[in-house]
Amino acid sequence: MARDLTIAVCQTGPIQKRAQRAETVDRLVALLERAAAAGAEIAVFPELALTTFFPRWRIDDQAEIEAFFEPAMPGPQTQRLYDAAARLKIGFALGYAELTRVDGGRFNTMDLVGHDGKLVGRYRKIHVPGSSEPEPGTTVHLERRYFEPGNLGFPVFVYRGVRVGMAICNDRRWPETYRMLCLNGAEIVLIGYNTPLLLDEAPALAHLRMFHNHLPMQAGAYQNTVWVAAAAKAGVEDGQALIGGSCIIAPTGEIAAQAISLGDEVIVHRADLDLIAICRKVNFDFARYRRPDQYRLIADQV
Ligand code: ING
Repeated sequence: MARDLTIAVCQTGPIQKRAQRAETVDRLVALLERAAAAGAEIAVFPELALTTFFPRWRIDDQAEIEAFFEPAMPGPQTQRLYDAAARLKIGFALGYAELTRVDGGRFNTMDLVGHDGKLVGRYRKIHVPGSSEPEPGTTVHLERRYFEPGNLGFPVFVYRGVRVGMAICNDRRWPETYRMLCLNGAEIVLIGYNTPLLLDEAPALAHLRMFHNHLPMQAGAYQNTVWVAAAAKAGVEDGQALIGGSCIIAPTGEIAAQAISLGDEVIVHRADLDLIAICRKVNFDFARYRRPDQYRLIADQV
């Protein structure tokens, strides 16, 4: 029996700092409705999909900072999105700024929500880039001012019988993200990102932003025989340009679908999960090639 899952990537255009949470949630509900109407069974939204990418600023006022965070998910403003999932029978992965009530921890988080509107699993961004203070000559990127590194590892969850992992933005650039998720059994990796177009710290590399967006995700998909679906928050937010390039990538490494705008856009692809086994016949069959004793021996000799 062929196994497949129809995936939607719900790219959003810019979310301005002045945007009310309610209007942003309206946009996300509309995107989820378009995804469901296109036959998708699961959707992925960008990183920090409820707010502007606020780590572009150095903010001191704690109340102003906490206004970007969600102390509970779903909360009064976001319950409508969870209700829409149940109404439309489509799950989603949503990136947002998490404030943990238990110990006041602050994480760059992505939740996987089932097609009943209930939480399936949570991932907290491990590769938190940037700094806590602006650094001269660099694109201001203060995620380390606002977020701790994730403390949940690389978990994999079962959604409609499919093993799903999640990753957030800079995580997608690191090969271990895909390898850990796939050693944990992932068949699909859902990613959200907010990536600045400009790279003040390395102008010589600025022309490579889209290449360095797709390259690691295509390599990760190919070298771990996994489906990758990645949603950008794109366009110009309060003067800062963010790249688009949302895409769905097959375990072959091919881009199966790609966004063509910098606005709210839905792309959909039926992911053939049997393609994973076909690719593993060619290469990357972990059980066949990964001999822990052999690796350990080499390490001992180094
Ligand atoms: N954004 C960037 C990304 O990895 C970054 C971080 C910024 C990397 C600038 C390099 C240069 O796409 C997030 N949100 O991780």
